[in-house]
Amino acid sequence: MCERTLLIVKPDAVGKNLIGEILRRIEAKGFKIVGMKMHHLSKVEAETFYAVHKGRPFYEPLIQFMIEGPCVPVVVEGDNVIEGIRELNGTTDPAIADEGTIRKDFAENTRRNAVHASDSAESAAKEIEFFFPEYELI
Ligand code: FUP
Repeated sequence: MCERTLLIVKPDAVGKNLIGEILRRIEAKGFKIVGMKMHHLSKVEAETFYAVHKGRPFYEPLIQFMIEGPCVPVVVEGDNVIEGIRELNGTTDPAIADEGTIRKDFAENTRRNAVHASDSAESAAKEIEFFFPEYELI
C-alpha cells in the first residue's frame, strides 16, 4: 500500500554531515522523498512533538538534544514506507540494532540516535502535518 511517513535526520546526524548518506539510503530502497526542509526546533516545538513522552525520565534530556542544532524533517512515500523506514533506521538502542541499519552505523546511544521515523499511519499523518503545510509537499 502506498503511504507516507515522516523521517527526521536528528541534530547529532546533521552535525556529523550525515544528511546525504541517510537520504541516499532512503532513495536506494526505492522510496521517494516528497518533502524536505532544514529546521531548528524551538523548545516548545520539541515539547509538542514529543508530548507523548512527557513525564518519562528521558524526556527532558531528549528535548535538550532535539534543540541543540538543526534537524532535517523529510516526508517519504512508498509501498509500506512506515515499516520500511523503521527497518532502515533500526531499533531505538543502537547497541542492539541490526547490522546495516542507520542507527547501528551512526547512532551514539538511545538518545543521540541519528533518526526518527513515524511508528503508525496515525502518527505519520500528525507528524507530517506538524512540519509541513500541504503546499510544501509534492
Ligand atoms: P523510536 O520510535 O525508535 O524513535 O523510539 P521511541 O518512540 O520509544 O522513543 C522516542 C525517542 O525518545 C527516541 F528516539 C529517543 C528517546 N528515548 C530516550 O532518549 N531514551 C529512552 O530510553 C527511550 C527513548
